[in-house]
Amino acid sequence: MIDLRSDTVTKPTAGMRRAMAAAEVGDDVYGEDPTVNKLQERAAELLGLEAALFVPSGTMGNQIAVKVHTRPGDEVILEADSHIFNYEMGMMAAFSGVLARPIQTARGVLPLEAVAEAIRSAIYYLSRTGLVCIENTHNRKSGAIYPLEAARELLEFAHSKGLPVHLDGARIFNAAVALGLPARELARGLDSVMFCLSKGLGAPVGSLLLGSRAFIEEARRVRKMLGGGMRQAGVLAAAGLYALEHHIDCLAEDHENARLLAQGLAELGSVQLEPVETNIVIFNLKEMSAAEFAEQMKERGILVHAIGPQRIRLVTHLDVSREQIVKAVAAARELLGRD
Ligand code: TLP
Repeated sequence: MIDLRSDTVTKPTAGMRRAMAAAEVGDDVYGEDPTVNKLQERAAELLGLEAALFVPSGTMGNQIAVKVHTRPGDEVILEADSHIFNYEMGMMAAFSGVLARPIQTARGVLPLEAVAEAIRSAIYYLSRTGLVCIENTHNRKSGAIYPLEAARELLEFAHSKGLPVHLDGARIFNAAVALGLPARELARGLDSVMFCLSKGLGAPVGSLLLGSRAFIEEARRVRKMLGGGMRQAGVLAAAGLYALEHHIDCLAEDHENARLLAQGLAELGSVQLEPVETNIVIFNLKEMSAAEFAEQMKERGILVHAIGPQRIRLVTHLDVSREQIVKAVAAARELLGRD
């Protein structure tokens, strides 16, 4: 099977498994796991934030951030197609008691005027705006990169209004590699950042939440509330350290494969492609349902993700080769034919 459903499907490589087996461990709830501590230090250094916390998933990292930044009754400004709003089980309401103020955009970039309009005036009988969230790269916007200038302007604006900004950077390294910039450039000035080890970087489990020392101290309490305090987590952290050392640069290959995939699909008349910037390819089918397409592709040995009635997502990653991409395009061509 050629699995293009997500970059979460990668399996640890032999080198990564060796690093996991050799990991020094301790009880991380006591802060005594040396490998977890090393991963947190390395992540903070790479992203240029003061401190980091290892969490089991991206969802937990994002939701801890929402909880720490806000108070119940607050509003959170975010993009209407964002992961936090769409795929985290309503947890911002369930756990933090906050209300989302979604803003619809074409490619995930929040226009300053729309943010300005969404911010509540400081009047005692209105709810308070507590946080702004952005996503880079943007999953549902086919891996769109948040342009650096736009992010900086938003950050400056939000800060001028006294609002913190959290980045869902599940795929921040995809953005960094595509732009040819160190990830810390994309994280500069942000109040908190979450990034995932378990997506394009190829680790089996885990994400990092980053912020100031005070923010992370509080985040550690909230992680424990959620049952996310882990014990000898060094075996997992070792996979993360390995991923940060060996798997960042090869994201460029995933991007190249995504471009190849998009080029092949663009030749098929019955496919309406979104722009491809990193490792996610999204398109609408003009003549077939997404469910039917996914089923037919599966019969041809290719797994894809139907994300809407006519909408398909394909994601390139460490465990798919250029050759397999060529096969996937050939299967789509056989199924949909040329114009
Ligand atoms: N995304 C998954 C699914 O949940 C959709 C995927 O296959 O792409 N932020 C972003 C931008 C994400 O894409 C994801 C996962 C998360 C957060 C949550 O990470 P996990 O799955 O570790 O909770």
